[in-house]
Amino acid sequence: MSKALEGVKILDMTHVQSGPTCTQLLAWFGADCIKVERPGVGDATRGQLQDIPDVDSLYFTMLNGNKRSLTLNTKSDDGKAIFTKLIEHCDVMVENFAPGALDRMGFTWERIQEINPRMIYASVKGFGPGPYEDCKVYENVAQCTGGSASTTGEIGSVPLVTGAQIGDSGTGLHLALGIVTALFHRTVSGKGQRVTCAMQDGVLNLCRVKLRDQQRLAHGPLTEYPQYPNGEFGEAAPRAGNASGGGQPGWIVKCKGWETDPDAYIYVITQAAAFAGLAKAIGHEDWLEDPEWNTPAARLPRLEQMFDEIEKWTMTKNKFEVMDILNPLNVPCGPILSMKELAEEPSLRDTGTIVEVDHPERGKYLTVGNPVKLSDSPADVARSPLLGEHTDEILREIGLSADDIAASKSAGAV
Ligand code: CAO
Repeated sequence: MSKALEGVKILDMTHVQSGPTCTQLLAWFGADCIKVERPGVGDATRGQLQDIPDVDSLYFTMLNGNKRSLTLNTKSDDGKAIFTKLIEHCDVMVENFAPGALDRMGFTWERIQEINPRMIYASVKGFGPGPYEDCKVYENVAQCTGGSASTTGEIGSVPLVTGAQIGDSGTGLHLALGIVTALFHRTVSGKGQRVTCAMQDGVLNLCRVKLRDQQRLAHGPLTEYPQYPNGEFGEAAPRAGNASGGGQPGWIVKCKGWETDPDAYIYVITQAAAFAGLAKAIGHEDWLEDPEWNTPAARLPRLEQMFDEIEKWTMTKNKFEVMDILNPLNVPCGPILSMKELAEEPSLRDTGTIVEVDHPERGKYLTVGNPVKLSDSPADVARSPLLGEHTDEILREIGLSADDIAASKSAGAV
């Protein structure tokens, strides 16, 4: 079976997390991803959070699978000549340097189009055009400036950042969609185009339901928020603890063992259609006849009391038992799964969502495989490359002779 993006050549100038998640996705779909790294240094994450001395970190290996590594000093004259050949050779260039870095190397969008008019040039930056466009940005800065932190956390407490890397990996995902869209458009137009994604915009896109709530505030309190009916609503969409954020009330409740196990909890959603089954399961059949409980509107002012009652029942069972009882009743619920539990979950191994990969220096490690499944183009997850592992073979592919390669090496370009 052929890979969906087989034949697409990616000039991957990305580093850290946002850009590499994008190009790793494209590589899983079969694109040939040539990762360009600074000679002797490479992507900074190779050396960050190292768990084994002098071995590429898991930070790096888990974001750079299925790629080839070429070391190249794109600031030297010889390096620029090779880089120009790479632009001619490839279909897509992806970068997430600080604003202006590629321009400073001499490779502006205009110059890139001159070299290869079919080139798609994709970038991640922290902000789009505006007051902050020159800022360097990392994950949590994007979460804070994109509306996630102001709407995440306990009521009346500090804003919180989430563990999900919505700024970095989220923007990488957005960028990948932009790239495949531009590749599709190129089949019609014959031309490449510029694809840009700001991390602030990516986070805001993922937080659009909170902008929805911001506008609803003008028309009265947000009745599904725990602040209703007794709390205060200010001028901005507030933090809402673990409230579901949708039209169906939900909350995290304790399960058996919560005193010692930090993840002995389950999320329960009291969807109206399944409420009767839930009420019966927790021993509150009385609610079904009681006008104070038997409609979603009647329950809204007493959600806290309702989840307290649900919790009294969930605390008598472990989170998987609760799931086993509520699922057949169509009550949407989800145990809080720890990373340990996810790493050990056989069904995720079976689907290739968690994959064990073998690395020549670190041995076996786990990584998250391609979460997007194509029926005719399955993704094989391969290990990340060593620094410069494919330099010679890539230089040969773009037409350098053995003498040229030797000369570039002695000039320090590769
Ligand atoms: N050869 C020669 N020089 C190279 C090179 C190569 N192969 N690869 C990179 N460089 C140079 C760059 O040109 C840049 O030089 P100048 O400063 O002279 O232009 C320099 O290395 C450093 O690049 P940088 O400024 O991007 O790196 P940084 O560590 O200072 O900043 C980051 C990192 C992530 C804050 C910044 O790149 C950024 O804001 N990126 C956009 C937003 C983003 O993607 N953030 C998410 C990162 S993941 O949390």
